[in-house]
Amino acid sequence: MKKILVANRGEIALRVMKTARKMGITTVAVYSEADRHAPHVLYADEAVHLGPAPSSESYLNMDKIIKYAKALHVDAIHPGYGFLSENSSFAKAVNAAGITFIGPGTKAIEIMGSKLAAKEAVKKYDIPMVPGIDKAISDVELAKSIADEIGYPILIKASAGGGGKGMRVVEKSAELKEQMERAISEAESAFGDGSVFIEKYVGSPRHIEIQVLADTYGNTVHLFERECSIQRRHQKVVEEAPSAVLTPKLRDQMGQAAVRVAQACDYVGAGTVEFLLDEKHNFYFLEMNTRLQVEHPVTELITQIDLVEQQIRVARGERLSFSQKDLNITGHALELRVYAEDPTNNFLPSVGKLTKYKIPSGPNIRVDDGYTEGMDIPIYYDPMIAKLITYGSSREDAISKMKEAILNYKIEGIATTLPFGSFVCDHEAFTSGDFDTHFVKKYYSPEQIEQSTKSIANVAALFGNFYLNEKNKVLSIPIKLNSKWTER
Ligand code: MV4
Repeated sequence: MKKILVANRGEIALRVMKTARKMGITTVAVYSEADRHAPHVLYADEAVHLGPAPSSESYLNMDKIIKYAKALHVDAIHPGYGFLSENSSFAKAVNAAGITFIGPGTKAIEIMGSKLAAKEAVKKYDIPMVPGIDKAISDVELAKSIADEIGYPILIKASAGGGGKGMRVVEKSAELKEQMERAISEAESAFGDGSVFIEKYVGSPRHIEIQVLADTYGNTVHLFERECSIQRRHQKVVEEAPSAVLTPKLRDQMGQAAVRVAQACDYVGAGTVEFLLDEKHNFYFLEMNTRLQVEHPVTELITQIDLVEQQIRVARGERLSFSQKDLNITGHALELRVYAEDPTNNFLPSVGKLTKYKIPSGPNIRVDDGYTEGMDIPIYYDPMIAKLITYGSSREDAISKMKEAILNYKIEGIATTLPFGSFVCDHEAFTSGDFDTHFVKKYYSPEQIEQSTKSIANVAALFGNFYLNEKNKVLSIPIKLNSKWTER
């Protein structure tokens, strides 16, 4: 494998290329009109223009990407996350063109793209699942009798849904008919597939996912968990590894379950198995993501394993060079997603120019980003501009490193979620580890950071005055001694 095309943009395109270069592999970038001067384009050895800014005309244009890959004699395509990364038609077309798709086989992508197919596939593998049904349901009376059996509240989910889309909580039998009809018609219009199913609603879950890695020789390992409960509207904001609540025994059980999920779909490469953990620390399989995830760096920091390197090695047919017993957790890592969104204004996208952009640096600080000072944030893509990742020997260390790094991250011209990160790191529920997926809804309101930004501003103003006075004192001496100058 001598040349890789990265079918993505921003921080992840850059991230993948850095490892490729480290491995002596040439890189090809693709870019849209909006990204002509983006860092991933400048970094790559070669770059091809795909088309206008909208994703549908650039980063989602499979035919064009494959056409250029062939023309440039590319050996493999890395899809990053988002865009075409979990599109089985793309993976098929890449393979058909004689190019290696750096990711799992198309069968695994297809199975895990459907929640019902996923449940069906893992059935025989002894994977704990939330009480519920594993078939699409449209008959309201049947649904009622099943819901009575499971017990309310229940959750209606769309089989084709993802990221919480098409989910509806039903508190009592009287609401079931209306909610089910809505869920079906929503799923129909959003995904072109009206299949819905029912599960017991887990009220205060934590979202814990397990990183898995499999080679083409049947070796599958897990690289422990990531805690992803700090999210708003299904958009993760802070992730960490390890989780503050898993015992070694539970970690082992969840890890082994994740490996079985991967085996159930003949998984190859890096993947993530998502679980819900309830208040009693029962865990349930939710779904599997068949791509490299945004939050993979926290796993890299606690395992010292470069996941992109592993993806590439597996894709070129190498065996995993380690087994489960070789893997250990060292230290603690935290990731804050820096979105171009205004946390004081309902997280509205904040577009504009990065008039100032200075990243924090130092030991145990990693910034994965795809922008530089002076760039405009395009409106066409995901608003995440960077990931701030810190590492420490303990959770407390990683948190205090994060607080310090946030203060040393200087961004002007747009609003970002950096102050929100400080809010999380200062909150008792977060520092104690006692939180669930409702953390943001429960504890966050814009005043929380407006106040802290104000008090920071006040402190700054006080210091400003203080130093001004001090400076004047110093200056006043030579001024007085020098008769040429008069004081004003
Ligand atoms: C659930 C649940 C409670 N009970 N399933 C949300 C996205 C999708 N991956 C599954 N999700 C959930 N499924 C049952 N039976 C609560 C959620 C959920 C959630 C899960 C993970 C992270 C954040 C979440 C926020 C709200 C709801």
